[in-house]
Amino acid sequence: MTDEPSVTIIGLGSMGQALANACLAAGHRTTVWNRTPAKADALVARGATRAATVSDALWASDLVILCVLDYDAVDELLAPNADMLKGRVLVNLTNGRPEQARRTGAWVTAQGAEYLDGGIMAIPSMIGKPEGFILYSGSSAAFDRCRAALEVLAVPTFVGEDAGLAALNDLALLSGMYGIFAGARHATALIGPERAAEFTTSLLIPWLQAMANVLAPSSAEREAGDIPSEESPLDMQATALANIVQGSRSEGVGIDLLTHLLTPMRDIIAAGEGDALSDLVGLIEKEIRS
Ligand code: FVH
Repeated sequence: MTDEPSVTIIGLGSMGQALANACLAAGHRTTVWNRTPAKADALVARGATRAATVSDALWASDLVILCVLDYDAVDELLAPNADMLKGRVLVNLTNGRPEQARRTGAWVTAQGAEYLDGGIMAIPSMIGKPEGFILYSGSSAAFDRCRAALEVLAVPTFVGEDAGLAALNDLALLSGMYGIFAGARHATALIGPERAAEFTTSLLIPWLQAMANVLAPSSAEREAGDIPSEESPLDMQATALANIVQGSRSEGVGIDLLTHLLTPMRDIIAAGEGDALSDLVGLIEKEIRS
């Protein structure tokens, strides 16, 4: 026996393997289990202990990290092993919805374990490095106790006692990310395949990074509960959007994404904040339909 923390990882897909590797690199006694056992071979060669069953994996460590495809898999793995959960801290890093996290958290807690739900804001190659972070919600006592062990995976960020909050924040952040990906795809389609790589590195990434800073409202704006738009008025933006629609069409690039961008503008106008915009939005819609 050593004084090193002991941790079990259940689920050795690309993310589970990265998590297990980070635990091994930190010198943690690491037990692993995967439905397809061969995925544990390289980890075992690096010093991990292979559990023969899920039950053995749960028994091996007080801290158990579960990272599988979805909640159906979580249920399949945990339900037959309920009696092995007592006294454990179960950290579930499987992507899901807030209500799934709350349901699983309530069930795990009823078995005498503490529950932390997690949202991994990193891809596997970022695990164990400073740029990724993992959101946690659920038992703050368990989070505080396990913090040092969780730090080896990625920067741990606790978002609240409600077990569903990590999933809610995860889904919200992923929505922002997919919006950026979709916008970037449209941008490179406009530029064309020959210049897309150079354009992305030298112009698109710096531009998106600069504009990301605009998202943060100043403290005065936050207190007022809104973000003033004098610097970039909505009617100016709607005019630019009309140009993007027409420019995209001229370049033979689809305009589906722009159609969706119009929806929030329409909502703002409907809320009475920009009557003068109606004509512009009508123009853009006409352009899209033509
Ligand atoms: N990879 C990523 O970039 C993202 C980053 C953010 C977080 N996600 C979430 O992490 C969960 C696991 O993702 P993954 O990348 O490891 O996924 P896969 O490589 O596809 O591995 C899936 C593992 O789940 C096991 N599994 C699936 N179904 C079952 C089941 N019914 N019973 C037991 N295990 C199951 C699978 O086992 P096997 O196919 O190897 O036997 C893999 O271990 C996920 O929620 C992401 O959204 C990753």
